[in-house]
Amino acid sequence: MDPKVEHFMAAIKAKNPSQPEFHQAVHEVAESLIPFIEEHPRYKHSKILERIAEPERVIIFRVPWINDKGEVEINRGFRIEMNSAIGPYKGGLRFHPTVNLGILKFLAFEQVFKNSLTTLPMGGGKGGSDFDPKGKSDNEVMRFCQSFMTELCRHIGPNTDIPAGDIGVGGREIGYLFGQYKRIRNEFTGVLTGKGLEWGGSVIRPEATGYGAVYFAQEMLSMKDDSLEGKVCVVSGSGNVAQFTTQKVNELGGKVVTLSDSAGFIYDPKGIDAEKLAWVMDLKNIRRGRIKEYAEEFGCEYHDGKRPWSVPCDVAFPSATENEIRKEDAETLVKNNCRVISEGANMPSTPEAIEIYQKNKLLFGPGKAANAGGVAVSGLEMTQNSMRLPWNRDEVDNRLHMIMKNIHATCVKYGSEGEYIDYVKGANIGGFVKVADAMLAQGVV
Ligand code: NDP
Ligand code: 2IT
Repeated sequence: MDPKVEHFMAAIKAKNPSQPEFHQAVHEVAESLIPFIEEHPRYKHSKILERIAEPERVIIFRVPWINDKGEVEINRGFRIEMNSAIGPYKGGLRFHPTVNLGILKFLAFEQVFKNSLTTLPMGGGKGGSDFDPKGKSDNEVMRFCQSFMTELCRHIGPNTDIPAGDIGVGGREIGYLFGQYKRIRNEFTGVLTGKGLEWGGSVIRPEATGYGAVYFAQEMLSMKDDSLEGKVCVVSGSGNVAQFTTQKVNELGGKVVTLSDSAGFIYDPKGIDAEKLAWVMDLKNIRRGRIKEYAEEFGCEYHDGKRPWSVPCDVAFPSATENEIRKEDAETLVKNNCRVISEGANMPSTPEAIEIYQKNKLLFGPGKAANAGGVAVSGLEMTQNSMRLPWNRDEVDNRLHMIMKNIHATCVKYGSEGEYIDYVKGANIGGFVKVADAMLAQGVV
């Protein structure tokens, strides 16, 4: 390891003990940025990287609520306000039992670079709770969301910090959170994104992350004069990102053969077409069932307790969670001739897996570039809220497509190494420069 990176990481680890995901995210960025900063001393002397790795503010709070049995439950709520150099804090809320400070700090750190890459004026943040929405009634979810927002509402606002969804937070949760904010503050404002279309939401926001990850794959393929037409695609997850990734792959002539959840994956070699996808959306978004039921409905294989990376494919779209592709999985993907990885999820590949991709010269779009479409359309939702004027589908989809093309071009600009494009380096440096220059201009704050 570069001794300068090692020295930097030793300080990060000492200051942030027991936060392995945060260390992992910072390490990856430091490996790209430290050599770049050495060549640009103005960033070095003002300790920009050291400042970027320290959240501007961390809020941790108690979330008490009452379950359907009348018992008191207590969860922990978080909001990490990471960086506001280029705009108000912006980033999702995650409700999942694994949520802790280190995971949210990794996500907030990634968000700073991702949001900068979108070209829109958004700083970085992330939040959430260790609350598990699985198996809870709508009323329980509502009471939890109301209690969560009762505290959070004093820290956020349409010009301060604008949360949105992430794992476990979709349209239902955003609705309950928005209702409580409006009630307490007596303000109808764009304080959250991912809102319903009738009350300030944007068309294409639900689709945006998945569509964006597919547009990014399309851009990477087009560099090789290739396209998604006829490509076999493996998708993990079956939530928001996985569903709309599948929809866009179908539209562009590819074939998605897997979906998963935390219990296992289904393999449908005939492809998950529009009709089957509509069934999955009803299963996951309305009935809130398990992906196993797909295999029973459509008569295909279900692999309990496994992830889909052993299925031969041309393109992989990891769209579930962090560190879901490990070294052995990456080796299997390469052995099966997978050529493209476009990360819909945040940090789904371990550092060892990324090493395998790069050694084998795969087209690898890291999450902070490939999944930026979600937050980009959140930014467009904020624009529409400010104007009090909704755009139509074509307007938003064209802007999303253009933003993904721009992000790709930025990665090419900063990541080209001869013929090969190191999209990791390109995204890290490309995301950094604007934030760093803004921080320099604003002084030591
Ligand atoms: P959803 O809650 O809609 O879906 C999550 C999916 O991933 C579910 O199928 C879930 O299965 C699975 N999953 C979650 N945690 C695990 C785990 N620990 N192991 C295995 N499977 C798991 O979330 P999203 O689709 O919104 O988010 C998916 C990923 O995309 C996350 O990494 C998120 O950070 C990222 N992302 C999301 C954006 C958005 O706009 N929503 C934007 C950019 C990135 P199960 O139901 O069994 O838990
Ligand atoms: O990880 C992400 O970019 C998101 N969960 C979306 C954030 C947002 O503000 O739309």
